This record gives sequence, C-alpha cells and structure tokens, in this order.
Amino acid sequence: EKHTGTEDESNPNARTIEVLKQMMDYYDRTNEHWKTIAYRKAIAALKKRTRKITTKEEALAIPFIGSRLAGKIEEIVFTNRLRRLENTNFDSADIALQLFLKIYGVGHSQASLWINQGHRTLNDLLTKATLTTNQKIGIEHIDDFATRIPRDEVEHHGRIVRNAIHKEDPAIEITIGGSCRRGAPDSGDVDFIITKPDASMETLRTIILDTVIPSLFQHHYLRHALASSTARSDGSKWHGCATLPGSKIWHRIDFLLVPHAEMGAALIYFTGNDIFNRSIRLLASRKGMRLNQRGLWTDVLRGGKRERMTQGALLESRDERKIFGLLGVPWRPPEHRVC
Ligand code: DCP
Ligand code: MG
Ligand code: MN
Repeated sequence: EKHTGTEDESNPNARTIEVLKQMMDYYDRTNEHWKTIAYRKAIAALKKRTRKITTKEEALAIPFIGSRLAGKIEEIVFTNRLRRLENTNFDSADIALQLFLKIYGVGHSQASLWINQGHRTLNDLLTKATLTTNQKIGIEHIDDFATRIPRDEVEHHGRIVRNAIHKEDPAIEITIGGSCRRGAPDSGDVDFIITKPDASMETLRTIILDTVIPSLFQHHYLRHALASSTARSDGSKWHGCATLPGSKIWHRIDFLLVPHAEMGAALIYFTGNDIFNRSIRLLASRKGMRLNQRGLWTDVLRGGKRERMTQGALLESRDERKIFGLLGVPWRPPEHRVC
C-alpha cells in the first residue's frame, strides 16, 4: 500500500488520517466496498482541513463524514489509537478472513462467523467447525479450484462432456461459454451451455440430470455435485467438480440447461463477463427495456405503489445479434466483451 509522504505530516490531522487509512486498507482487503469508499471520502475531506479536528461534532460538520466515522475520529484524537485496529487478533483475523473468502460458496457472513468463533486456519475449520459437505469439499480443494485451467484442458473437458451427451442424444447442442468463449487463454471453471432444439426442458433435464451426469460420475470424470437448481420452470443449472483422466486436480464445472428459444439471451449472460453484463443491462434499462438471461423485454409497467402491472413483452431471446440490434449497439464479438 501507498505510504503517507512527508507532505502529510504538516497536516494537523496527519495522525488521524494515518489511522483511518489503516482501517480503509483493512476494509479494502476484506472487500467491504462501501466502507472503503466511505473512508476514502472522509480521508480526502480531512486532508483539506487546515485546523485539527478534535471532536465528533467538528467531524460531523465535514461533508462525507457520518456519525460513526466522526466518533472514530474523536477516539483517535483522544486516545491516539483506534480500538477496532488494536484488536490483538486483527492481523490474523484479517488474513484468515481473506483465506476463508476463497473457499467455494463461502461469502462474507459465513467467513465472519468463523472468525468470530475464533477459527484462523483451514485446519481449524476442518477440525473444530461444523461444516456442510460442500464446505468440506471447498476447503479440501481450495488450491485445485484456484488453479487456472489452460485452454487446451478446457477443450478436453469439452470433448468428454460432448461425447457423453451425444452418446445419449446427438441433437443436443453444447457451447462452452464464460471466459473460454471470450477467448481467454485460461479459465477459472468450465461453463457448459446446453440446449436441444424442438425439445421441452423436461426432456433435456431428464437426459442430462438422470442419464448423462450419473454416467459421467461412473466414469470418474465428475467427482462431486455442489449445487443445482430447477427452481425456474424453464432453465436449470448444475454445479459440480470434475477431473481430467490422469489428473488429480479437481476443477469446477457448470452445466446450464437452456430452452432453445432463449439461447441468444442465455449466451449473452453466460459469456459475460460479469461487468459487461451489468453495463449492457444498464444500457437496456436506460432505453426503457430489460435484459436478463431469458430475453430482452419491454420494461415492466408499474402501478401507483410500484407494483408490477405487467411482465413486459418479450422483444427477442433466440438471437444474440438481434438483441444487440434492438439495443441499438454494434455487435460485440465475445472476445471484446471484457470490461
Ligand atoms: N455471471 C454474471 N454475474 C455473476 C456471475 C456470473 O453475469 N455474478 C455471468 C458472466 C460470466 C458467466 O456468468 O462470464 C460465467 O460465470 P463464471 O463465474 O464462470 O465467470 P467467467 O467464466 O467469466 O470467468 P472464469 O474464468 O473465472 O470462470
Ligand atoms: Mg467460467
Ligand atoms: Mn462458471
């Protein structure tokens, strides 16, 4: 991290800024985006002051400084420190939190819970915490899942899955989406987008979930199922882990079952990247439309209480290019969808 230069030492609030920066760096490392921004704004505002801010009231009078931050500023001035930072476990807790966040399926609330229970290492979790099967798998294979998959290996996964599916039904179409479709030299996982023209989702689900997946387990390609959902009446997803023949490294793979009529919208969504998706959805909403993984829609009509009056009418879902066209943007090939 950047060091405060000598320039800052002439600032009457230099010590306060120094401590707030440590706190900001902590929130930055733990991905607490909004807190990081709040601290950054407060620090920038404090830097502009020519007099020392000593009380909560003085701090509160500064734009961008809210009451909790103002309280912290007062604490720093009166005690020359911040208890939140002095926590003896701070460093180990900070490092452990970052480690726990790398476990598949573990978010901020679960990771913080383990920290508060006193756990600091993966071994602590494995020996002392109550874990779900998926959490155990995530911990045991934390290094595997973090290993990037070279493009030729992604293609090897593709051949195995395609052969297994086509043995059951040659009419099923398989596309590798995600970072691979964007042309990346390596991927974090393999995203299979699976569809069958002129077939119901029920048919497709039955073939993939009841026949292909069990067969891929039998052949020791699939190793573990992590998550699946058929909650939506149309699309389905299946998340799991797989190994290539002769390899001990477990990689994450996703099967996304998509109605053929929705392939255009599904391709856009599952090709990403996530930032591109956010910006194209924002663009759609600015133009009075709504884009999701099922299609491009006219915006929902809302009543006086903001309740939905209509779903919005479907404009296009089958054809990726037509969706770009209706949005009024030039076609972006997948390789150019990295933001
Ligand atoms: N996606 C998204 N928003 C998310 C997660 C995913 O829009 N929060 C979309 C865009 C992604 C695609 O799904 O490109 C696949 O998700 P992955 O997590 O597999 O991400 P990538 O394939 O892009 O990258 P990686 O190489 O890390 O797998
Ligand atoms: Mg991916
Ligand atoms: Mn994925």
